[in-house]
Amino acid sequence: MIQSGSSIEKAYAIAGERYAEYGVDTAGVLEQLARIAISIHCWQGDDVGGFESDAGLEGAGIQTTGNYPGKATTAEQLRADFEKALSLIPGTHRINLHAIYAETGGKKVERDELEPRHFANWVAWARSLGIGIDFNPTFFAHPKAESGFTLASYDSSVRRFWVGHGIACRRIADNIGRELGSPCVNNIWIPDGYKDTPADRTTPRETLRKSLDEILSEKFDRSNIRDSVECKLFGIGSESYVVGSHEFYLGYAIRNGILLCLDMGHFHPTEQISDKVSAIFAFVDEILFHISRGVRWDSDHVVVLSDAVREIALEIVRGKYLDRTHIGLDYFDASINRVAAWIIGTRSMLKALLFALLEPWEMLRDFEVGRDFTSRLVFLEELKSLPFGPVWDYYCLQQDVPVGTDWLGEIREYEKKVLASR
Ligand code: RNT
Ligand code: ZN
Repeated sequence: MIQSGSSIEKAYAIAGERYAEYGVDTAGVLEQLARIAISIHCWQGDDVGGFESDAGLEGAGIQTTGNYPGKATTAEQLRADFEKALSLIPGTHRINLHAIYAETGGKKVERDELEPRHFANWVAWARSLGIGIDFNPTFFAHPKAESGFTLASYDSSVRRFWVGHGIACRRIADNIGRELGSPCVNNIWIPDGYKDTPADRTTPRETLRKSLDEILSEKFDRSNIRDSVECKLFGIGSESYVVGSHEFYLGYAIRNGILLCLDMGHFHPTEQISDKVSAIFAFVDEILFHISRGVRWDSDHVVVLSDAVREIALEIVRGKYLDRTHIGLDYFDASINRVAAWIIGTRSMLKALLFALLEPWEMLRDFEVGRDFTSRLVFLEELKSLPFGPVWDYYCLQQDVPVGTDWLGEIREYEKKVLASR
């Protein structure tokens, strides 16, 4: 339903008065929100396919289901789809690439031989859009990952290959950050683990530590690259043991002064990561989030405005951690329009951040310090039904993107004109 600009403004003015009663300045909040860049994952656009081969690259627990038509199969298509999504999302964001999105001009280049030049098109494109790039080595979907082990492999030639890939990727990320003048977060996730009960949990972890030390031994400037490690509790085929567990990487990140990545789908299904945020920030400088949505055994459904996402946003804002936080998205759904999936998830993340920025936190905290837990709960509940929607709508209007569901019409058009002919 197309709302007129003036009715959006009216609703916003009334909403602004309600928030002002709580001492919240909505205009200031929208300025803050506009400064937050979400790192949007390229891999939603092609089901984590990449450009190494036509076969697609599943395996190692990275599995997309669905066969919605119109998937991007070339870098040009992926970039066009991504631009379409960006045009329908308020604010300025970033793109998060994986090494398998290298452009090698049709030549086979092994992963340990990738170079910055294989990402030159991405860099030129990002520069033209004024956006930053984040990066990930790809330690899966490769013959040398078939055993289920990479950096923690007992096979020294396999392990060396993946260490080589890690080293190559850091050089690429460093180059990207320098070229674009914005630090590139380089995030390491590996699938290594066992389906069934291991006999030796120790050796693979010692091996992983050694491999990470080798990868990270080259020194780079933090203004170009930030290294990060991502844990997982279990995956498909690694139900019983994952080498890179939370405790492992938490320890590694603290000892080595690097970033920790928390993926919402990588913990026990009933475990929330919001409570971990302040605990980790006490010892780690910066956190990378992979905002996702676990559903039963799948860790990567499209992000929605869930309590879990909102609680993370609240913790980031309440703790004044925004400057130390990198908000990445990580999900892949091939059963709906892939461009729409980007828009749904990113808009939902931004709504969660808006909700958090609109919270009159000092008031709640005063109740708490004064041991008035009754009022704290009363107001926590009340704040949920303040007119948040009109503020979000106004933000979209202000940022010159469609309000409400109006963006869907543009996606339908794009589907007809562009996606359908692929
Ligand atoms: C996998 C991790 C990882 C990947 C991406 C593609 O379980 O979440 O972040 O999803 O690197
Ligand atoms: Zn992830």
